Amino acid sequence: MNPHIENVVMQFDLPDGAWTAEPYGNGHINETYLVTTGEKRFILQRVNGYVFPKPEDVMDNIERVTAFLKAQIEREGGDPARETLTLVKTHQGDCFTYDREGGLWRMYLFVEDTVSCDLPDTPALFELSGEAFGKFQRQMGGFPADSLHETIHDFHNTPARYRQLEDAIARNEAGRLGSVTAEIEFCRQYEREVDAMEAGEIPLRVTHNDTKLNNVLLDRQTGRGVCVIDLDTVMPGLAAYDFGDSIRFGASTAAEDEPDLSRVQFSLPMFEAFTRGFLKEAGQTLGAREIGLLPMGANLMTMECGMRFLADYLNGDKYFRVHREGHNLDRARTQFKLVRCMEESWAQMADIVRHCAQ
Ligand code: ADP
Ligand code: GN1
Ligand code: MG
Repeated sequence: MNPHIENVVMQFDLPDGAWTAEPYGNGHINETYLVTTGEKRFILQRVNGYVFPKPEDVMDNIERVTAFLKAQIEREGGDPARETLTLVKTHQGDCFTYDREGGLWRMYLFVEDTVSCDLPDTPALFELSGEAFGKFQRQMGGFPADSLHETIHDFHNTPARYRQLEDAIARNEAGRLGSVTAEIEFCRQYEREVDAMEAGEIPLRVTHNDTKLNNVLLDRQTGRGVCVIDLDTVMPGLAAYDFGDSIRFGASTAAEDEPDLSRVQFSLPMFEAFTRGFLKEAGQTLGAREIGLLPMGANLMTMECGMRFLADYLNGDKYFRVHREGHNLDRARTQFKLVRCMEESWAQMADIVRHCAQ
């Protein structure tokens, strides 16, 4: 447990009485704790200062995005306290505070009666998460994209990610290069394809940019998407990024860090289910060219994530939280396996998108 927790919790405006805090969730980036006081529960997070060099910008984006969403949800007759994140203020009335080492902390209301999954159990559940992320994109449609801070520069700029990987290879900081020859060769074969998205005029939208399944809270009873969380990377982006990132995580038959690659396959029924849900909500907002790029988005986001895991493995696991030796390498390998599987399913993926868009 972080030694600053006690001091930090006292700074937030919580109900009086005793409280407890325990580590929570499976996020790779922030430190997350569940804080309980009597009947009430909260999520306390230390924002990762290595990943987000300007965490105040992250908070400014989140304050504005959640205020916008709350108004939108209210107009649509929903429950703003449950359907988007709610920041808890400090005694000073601020939305975040610092520990003595300068780490930035924030607190959210815990969204009750929901689950967050690391693998979709059924296509039906994955379809509902597709609806939730499609809805997020639709609801954010009227938000001025260029007023958002770019919280991580070049976040989904795949050519830049490729260059970062080449850089990590050249530096070989953790001395692990010898164990990844095959993976590097695979990435180098892809070099020309990674900038496929750059060509042509594709609209920039407000996108979530981190649409993996455990970043949407699903209703415990119905499985319906209740609340899209992890808003740290909401920035201008392409619709295909959000679609593709969900697919790379949820249309795999195994966990993102499965060491046994024979268990990692690409599931077309899962792909179809998510596509149906996503386009049900966002289909009217997207143009034909954007819709046509969705399969490419899946391929590109998977390749990009694999390159990021591999680069972090070479750099000595500085970015993604790891829980075992070789964790980032296992993660990279599942992504590369999925890319290969997607190539074999390319024609069917395009057919499914066309069919779901009608
Ligand atoms: P990270 O950036 O590290 O992924 P997240 O913001 O996604 O951090 O939070 C980690 C996990 O904590 C989520 O996957 C989810 O399970 C849980 N979580 C986060 N915020 C809430 C919330 N407001 N209510 C309930 N659970 C939450
Ligand atoms: C990180 O924060 P989390 O765990 O939801 C990462 C994503 C990766 C994902 C891979 C800010 O997501 O970009 O796709 O891990 N988030 C950031 O699981 O880098
Ligand atoms: Mg997360």
